[in-house]
Amino acid sequence: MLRFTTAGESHGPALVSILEGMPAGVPLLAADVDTDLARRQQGYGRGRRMQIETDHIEWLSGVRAGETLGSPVAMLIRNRDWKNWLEIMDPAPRDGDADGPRKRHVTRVRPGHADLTGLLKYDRSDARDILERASARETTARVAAGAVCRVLLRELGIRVGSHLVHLGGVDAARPAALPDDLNAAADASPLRTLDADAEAIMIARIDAAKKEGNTLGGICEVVVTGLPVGLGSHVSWDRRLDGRLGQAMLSIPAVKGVEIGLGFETARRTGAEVHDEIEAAPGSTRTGHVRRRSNRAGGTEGGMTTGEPLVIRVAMKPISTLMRPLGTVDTATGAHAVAVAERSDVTAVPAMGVIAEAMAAFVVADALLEKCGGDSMAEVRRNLEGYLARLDERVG
Ligand code: EPS
Repeated sequence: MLRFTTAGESHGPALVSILEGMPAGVPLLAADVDTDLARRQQGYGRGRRMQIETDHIEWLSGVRAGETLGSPVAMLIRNRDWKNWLEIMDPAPRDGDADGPRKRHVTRVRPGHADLTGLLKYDRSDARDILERASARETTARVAAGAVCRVLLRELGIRVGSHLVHLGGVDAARPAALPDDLNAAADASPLRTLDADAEAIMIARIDAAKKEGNTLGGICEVVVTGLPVGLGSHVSWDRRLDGRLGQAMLSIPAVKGVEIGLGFETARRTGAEVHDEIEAAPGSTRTGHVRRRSNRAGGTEGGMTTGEPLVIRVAMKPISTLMRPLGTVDTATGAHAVAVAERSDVTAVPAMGVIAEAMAAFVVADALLEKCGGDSMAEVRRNLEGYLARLDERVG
């Protein structure tokens, strides 16, 4: 139903995000998108690039007079840093090779980055041809597409939030009940964590890693509330919502693991300790007038939403650009070398949480449009209300 694509190199002129399949009549302001772009730029441990950029979108298509038109929503985000890279990124060929390789060419490939495998696969000699696109700068365009999906969901009472639960070996305590406005609480923290004590230790770890020229990974938890039961489907592998979420999350650069609900922990427990008992909950329409006594499943059963909060944990490895670089091979000579140390972040886990929200918003909006789709916002709303009315009817 929904699809999006992005284009753009990290130090090229701009990023483009095209989202196709939004119904007409979704109220949409640039500020709705820019708010999420600004959230993605935050986070203790980011590098100097984030001081150069102030991301905001320019509409290219799909929106008129503050509403979507049903046509592809295309957004442009300019890279302010581009002016410093004009010669390096120039699309025009140069006169001959007499000048040697372009400035800032990269052959001392970074372990853990796309540099080496990309060079070999695409048969290039300058890893910049790979790393410019493999850069996490691309996630700006994902967040733009996800922000539009978030507005559609918000109109239907569905909210997407996240918080950081682990950084560089330090766990944050998860409060028994999450704050009602999860993002307001998380965004107030420089690491987007709800545990102030853990936050202080994490910040000290980031400072120490920076001093050592090292980097840190971590885990964020995404929570989606207000979902109706029955998004996704058990009938085919590629319609299962948990599978689609897994794919979306694992596509985020540097993400190495995804758990839904208890995730890996379910394998260690017995069935009685894993499955959520069900009880009647008259009046709870979106869950089908039942509720789970616990939410270890994290909001899905059989590849479909249960209507309980969807809880997804996403693990990110440490960034592969180290200021004290690891050993590698110089692909120009085959000789042992130390990897290139491009300007980068010590950690970007807080930003990853915002990106994971965007991917979750996209997947959930897609599944919602499958179930209750329509060409206009009013039609989608009618279809959702019709489905909810049927859930009410079932209990008489
Ligand atoms: C990145 C390296 C850094 C990060 C960048 C991702 O950029 P630069 O090489 O320009 O210093 O700041 O992230 C962003 C630009 C962003 O918007 O998140 C990398 O190599 O992946």
